[in-house]
Amino acid sequence: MSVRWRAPGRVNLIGEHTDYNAGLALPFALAQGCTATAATADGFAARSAQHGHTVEVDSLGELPDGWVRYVLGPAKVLRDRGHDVPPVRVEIDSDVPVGAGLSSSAAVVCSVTGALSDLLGLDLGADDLLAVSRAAENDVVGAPTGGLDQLASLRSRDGHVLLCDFADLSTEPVPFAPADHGLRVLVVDTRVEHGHVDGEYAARRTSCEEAARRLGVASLRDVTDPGTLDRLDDDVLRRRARHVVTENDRVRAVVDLLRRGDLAATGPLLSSSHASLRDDFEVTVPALDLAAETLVEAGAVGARMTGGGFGGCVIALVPDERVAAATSAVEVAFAAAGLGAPVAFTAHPSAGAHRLS
Ligand code: GAF
Repeated sequence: MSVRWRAPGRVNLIGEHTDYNAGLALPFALAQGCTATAATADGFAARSAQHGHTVEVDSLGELPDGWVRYVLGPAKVLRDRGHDVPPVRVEIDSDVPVGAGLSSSAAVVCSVTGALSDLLGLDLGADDLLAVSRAAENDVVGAPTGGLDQLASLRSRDGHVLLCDFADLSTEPVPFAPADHGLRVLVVDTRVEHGHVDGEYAARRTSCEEAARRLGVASLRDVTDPGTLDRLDDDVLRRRARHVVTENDRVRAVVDLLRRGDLAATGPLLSSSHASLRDDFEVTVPALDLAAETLVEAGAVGARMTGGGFGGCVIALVPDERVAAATSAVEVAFAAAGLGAPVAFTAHPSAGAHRLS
C-alpha cells in the first residue's frame, strides 16, 4: 500500500519575524506544493524527483546531510516520539521554487508527515502534524525556524489568508479574494540568495529574546505600547523590538481591512512592513528594496519582502491592469542595476496539506 499527500509552499502577506516572538502572521498557501508518496519497504529510502535519484539509509539515526533529512526527518521524529516506524520508502516531487523563501522545505516535511501518519495508521491530529513537521525541520535538519511555514502549509484554506497566533498556535482563516477586487498578488523572486542567512536569522532571534529579557516580559508579544521600548538603551535591540511590536499591529490592521472588504487599503501597510524590515530589522538586501520600490512606482498599491529575507521574494498587491507593466518595470530596473533577471508569477490563495490517494 502507498499513500500520497500534497502540501503547499506559502507566501506571507504580512507578519514577518513575529512567529518566534509569540506574535501574529497572515500567510496563504501557494498552488505550488510538494507531493509525497510513502510506502512500507525492505529498508529506509528517500527519492526526490528533482534530484533524480534514490538514497537508501541503514537507519534513521544516520541520515546524511541535505535533502534526505527533510524527506526522512519526519520518520525519525515519529520514531523518537515512540511510534513504531517500520522501514519506509518516501518519494517527493515538488514544484515550489527552492531557495526563494517560499517554504519549499515546509512543503516537503508537511507532505511527508501527513503521508506517514496515514500509512502507519497514526491518525495524527492538527497539533501533532504541526509538532512533527516542525521538529523535522528544527531538530533533524537543524534549521531554527519559528513555525510560520509549517502552520501555513498545514492549515491554509483555499481563498483565504490564515491568521496565525503564535502565542497559542491558533489559526483563523480570513477570506481573501483579490481577484474579486480587481487586484492580484504578484510574487517577484529576486533570485538573490544571501550566504549567511542561517546566522543572520539566529542573530535576529537572539536580539528579540534579549530585548524581551531586558523589558522583563516573556516575549515581545507582551509589549503592546511601543513607548515601552524607550526603556531599551541599546539602539539595535530597540529597533529590532520596534519592528516586531509594530508588525503585530500591522497584521491586526490588515485583518480589519480584509474583513471590511477594503483590500486596496492594505497596500500602505504592506509597504510600511517592508520599510520596517529594511530599516529596523535589517533583513532586506538591495534587490528586495529595488523590487519593492519599483513595483509601487509601477502602480502596485503596496509591496514588501516575504519570508525570512536576505534575498528571496517580494510580493505586491497590484491592480489587474498594472500587472504586466509592473512585471516589466522590475525586469528593466534589475537589468539597469546589473542584477540577474527576476522571475514573477501571480499567486492564488490555495488549499493547505491534504491526502491525495
Ligand atoms: C522564515 C522562517 F522559517 C519562519 O519561521 C519565519 O520566521 C520567517 O522566516 C520570517 O517571518 O521563513
